[in-house]
Amino acid sequence: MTPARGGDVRLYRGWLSPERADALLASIRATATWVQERRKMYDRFVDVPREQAWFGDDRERGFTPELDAVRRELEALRGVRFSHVLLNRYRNGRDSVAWHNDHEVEHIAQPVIASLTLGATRAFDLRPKADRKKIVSIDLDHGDLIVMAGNTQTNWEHRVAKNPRIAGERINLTFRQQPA
Ligand SMILES: O=C(O)CCC(=O)C(=O)O
Repeated sequence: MTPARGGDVRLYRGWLSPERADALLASIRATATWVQERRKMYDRFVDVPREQAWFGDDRERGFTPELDAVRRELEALRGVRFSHVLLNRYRNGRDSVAWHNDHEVEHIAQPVIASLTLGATRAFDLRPKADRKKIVSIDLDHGDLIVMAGNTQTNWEHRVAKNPRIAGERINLTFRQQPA
């Protein structure tokens, strides 16, 4: 039996105008507390190559008014409720996130994940688990939105690869649904 490759990924270029994207970036820089996690790799702990911050209804930090306004617009766009947002800060092209899917984290069968890019342009890569060589790469710019839904997290993985040529900072926001 061939494993299903189905997914539902939609790109909304320039979903935020440059002015709104600039204002949101400035408000995040003023409010976020960044944490660099350490993960166990074999027999030692290493820093994950990016910084992270969370805001959410049931989190230590609630949504700021600016993030809440974006959340409401995304909810209207996709007809789902988002309870929290994970921010990933890639300080430059040496920061990255490795191939993964967001299934295990959310414990939702078909999560809707709305992913908004601010700052430097980076390549967002997707590949089907059934054929890991078939990589689809999309350059995400300041204000671009990508929404992953349906079976995307079951059948596909995504990453942001290192790119030493990139000097600028990128902040990515993934709006997520309430875990079960
Ligand atoms: O930075 C991105 O575009 C992807 C972030 C990501 O993979 C995640 O939050 O799970």
